[in-house]
Amino acid sequence: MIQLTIIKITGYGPWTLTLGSDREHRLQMLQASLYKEIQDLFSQRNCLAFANRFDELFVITNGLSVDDHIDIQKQLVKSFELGLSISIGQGNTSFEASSNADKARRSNIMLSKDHNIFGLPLKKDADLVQIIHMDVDGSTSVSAKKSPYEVSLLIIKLYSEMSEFFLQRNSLAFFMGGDNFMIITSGINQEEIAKFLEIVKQKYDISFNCGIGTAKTGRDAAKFATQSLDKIRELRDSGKKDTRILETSC
Ligand SMILES: Nc1nc2c(ncn2[C@@H]2O[C@H](COP(=O)(O)OP(=O)(O)OP(=O)(O)O)[C@@H](O)[C@H]2O)c(=O)[nH]1
Ligand SMILES: [Mg+2]
Repeated sequence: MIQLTIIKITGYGPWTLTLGSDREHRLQMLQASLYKEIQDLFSQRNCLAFANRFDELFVITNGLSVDDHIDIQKQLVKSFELGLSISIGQGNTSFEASSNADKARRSNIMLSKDHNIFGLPLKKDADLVQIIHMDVDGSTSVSAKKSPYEVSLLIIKLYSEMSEFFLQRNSLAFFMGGDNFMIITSGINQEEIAKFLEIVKQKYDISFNCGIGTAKTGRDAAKFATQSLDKIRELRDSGKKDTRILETSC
């Protein structure tokens, strides 16, 4: 069972208009500081945030109660003049958890009216979450043959391919920067990942390394996933073994 929290700026569109047309630089700074604050507040509680859109973030919040969310909302209210809605969802997959969070907000089902928190009553057993940390093998040499903008285009294509493939398996993929992606899954079969790697190899001549981490919290799952990825690199660089997929659990 995965628990996801969606944080969204409320009334953003109308508010942006109040700034006049010389506003883009201010919106970009606001979005960057919102991301930083949210990552900071949630990671202190062993969660991990993903910038879904810059005005909407997804957070893996396994183990976090409604009261914890209220504490965070209180901090956010102090830092930003804009309002934020918080929607919590649980599910057997990350897609299901995100849909449940969204449904609660759209149906106005509240866990805390005073603090703008939506969701169905939380079950205690949001236990394990799994993250795949995917990283392009040897992206430095791929990048050397292309201009920076062409490298970005390739990354966008890979991201699109990955999002489609894993959404069909009810898992959400996020771009983390550089050549790094993270996918929130729940006990995915390694054969499925291998299938994706084959598609990408065929279509783009790109190899991914995939570290998998499973743990009780988002931060720990990411830590184990990155640990697995680093282990793959270690094995490759020592010439011992060519492994593409490796798993570490708590
Ligand atoms: N988000 C994120 N970015 C990273 C991480 N590690 C490296 N990067 C970034 O990813 C980019 C590519 O780095 P690498 O993946 O180490 O380079 P590479 O040539 O592909 O090397 P290998 O992955 O070892 O094959 C760099 O610009 C780093 O800034 C990470 O753990 N998370
Ligand atoms: Mg890489």
